[in-house]
Amino acid sequence: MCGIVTAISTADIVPVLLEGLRKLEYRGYDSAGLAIVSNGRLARLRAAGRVAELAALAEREHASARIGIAHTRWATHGVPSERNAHPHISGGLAVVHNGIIENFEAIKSALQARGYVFESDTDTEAIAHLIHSKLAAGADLFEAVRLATNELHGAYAIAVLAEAEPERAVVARSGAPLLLGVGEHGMYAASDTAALLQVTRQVIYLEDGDVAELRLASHRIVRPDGSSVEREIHLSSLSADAVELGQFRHYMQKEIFEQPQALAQTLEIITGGGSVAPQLFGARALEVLGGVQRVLVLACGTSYHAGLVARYWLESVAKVPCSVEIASEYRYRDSVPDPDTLVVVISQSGETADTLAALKHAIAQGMQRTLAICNVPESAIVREASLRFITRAGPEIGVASTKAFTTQLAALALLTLTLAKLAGRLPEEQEARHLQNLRHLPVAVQKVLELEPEIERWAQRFAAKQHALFLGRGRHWPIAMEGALKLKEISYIHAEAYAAGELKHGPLALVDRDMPVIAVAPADELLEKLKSNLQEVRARGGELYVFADAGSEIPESEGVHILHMPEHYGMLSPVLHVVPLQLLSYHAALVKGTDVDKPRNLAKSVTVE
Ligand code: HGA
Repeated sequence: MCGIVTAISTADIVPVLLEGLRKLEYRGYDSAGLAIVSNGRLARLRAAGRVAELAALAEREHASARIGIAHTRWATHGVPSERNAHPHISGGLAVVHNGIIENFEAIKSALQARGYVFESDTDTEAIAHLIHSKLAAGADLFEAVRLATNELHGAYAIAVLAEAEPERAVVARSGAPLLLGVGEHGMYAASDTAALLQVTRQVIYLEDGDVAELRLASHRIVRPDGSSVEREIHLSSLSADAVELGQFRHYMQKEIFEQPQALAQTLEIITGGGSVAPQLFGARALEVLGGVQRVLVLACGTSYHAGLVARYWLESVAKVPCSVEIASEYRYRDSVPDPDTLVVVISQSGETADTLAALKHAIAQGMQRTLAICNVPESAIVREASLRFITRAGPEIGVASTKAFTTQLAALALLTLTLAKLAGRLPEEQEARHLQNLRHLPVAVQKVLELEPEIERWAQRFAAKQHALFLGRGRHWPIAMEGALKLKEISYIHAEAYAAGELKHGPLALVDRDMPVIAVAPADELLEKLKSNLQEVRARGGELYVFADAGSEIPESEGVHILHMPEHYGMLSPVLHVVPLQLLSYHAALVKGTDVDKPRNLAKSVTVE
């Protein structure tokens, strides 16, 4: 969600800032801006649109400098507009900010009383004036930022530049991601590594509360009390290719097609062995997982749907009671803490503010057994949890999550087997069979991807519709929910998902010939029940689009379109069945001409509450 790039170098940094922002575009944003100090003067450029517009503006203005800060904004306080776009300025000082300052109104009133005039509706501008007030009181830039951040409540990653001190930039973070890049020709900072691969692979992950100074050939980090701290330099293994589009039209399409490889990488850990080892989840796995009586999954959006699938697996295979809760609800309700519950948090980015807060809330309540399932190793959620499983999906750029979801399911399947084994409920031959199915998963997904041309034809018909209903039963109900979410997110077609048995209790009233009904219908124990539900739809004139599989035996007829998935896949069938729903949404969005990778109003890693 929005992004920051900062650079100080011996060469012109404007191209670096703009390229960095392009690499952060996937996080979602509505406006962009930058500030540089050039020939001793602070200059600011802002565009209430895409980074391309900012780049055109920079070219028209012949912007060039050795130091600068840049930003993509996803508005939280004040409408998206040039006036509210970052950087915000106070005197000769410019600030960019990701996050939300919860006490900005109090800070603003105090500063207004001292004569500061606010030009935007953002919370960020309060940071700019607050830092300025510290400078005016005699602090230098580094100290002023440290003192100001001590007064901020909420989440922030900031970068600050001052006309009077053109030899350094200062950055700080708490609750929003920010890392430093140590380059050959300068020092950099950004919201994620992808923005910096153009100049360096050497990165330093800042911790909450860190304030860092970037100079041409050095950096310094202090804690909120001013004490110095050293942070390790990591060599990023992220490849530049991983964030290139290559032959694909969109990142979402690329990521859908990367799923076999993403699953293979995630499951590489079990390719050699004939059994699951708890240590897959971290060094303390035996101590944390041993004696677990229940599982509580906390997540948001697509990750929440992964948790809902896992509930079926955990209760049927491991016989461990499981509840799944939306992270933003859990953190604000009174719940009954249970120290023997394993709290599983799921997040692609590992920075999802609601999920991180829910995890902290669970820990504060005495729930010490925690596991993070994330796609980003050094993320805040991974650092907070006692166990971690890193999905190896590679960077996910498209806002609508695809490969992160299927690899989360792979991780949750491994968790299910591990807990079943620890509880003595996984006979050896069953374990071997499950592992074999998991290893075969990449190939099975590959075969599903071959159905794309047929799904594309379905999507042509869909794109003209205003609404759609998704149906599933059992462990495929969450897959129907995920299918509806994908369609909403990128094609803006209103879609709802129901457990098919619920149809007659209300939503059947919506069914007519203008309401396509998509059914996830593998040949499982609930198929016959589902078939009856489909008859109910057909009898009301609803047009059915059915994703069946080998053995489903649903005949094609007038108003009933069937697509057969290549094979039936038992417990892991949800992993296969979500893939055609991803493709359906993608192609419906293409027909509608929406911005597939950056759907309106949405952002990638949701680092604000
Ligand atoms: N609160 C600031 C920054 C927004 C942000 O971080 N979005 O992700 C604003 O509204 O400008």
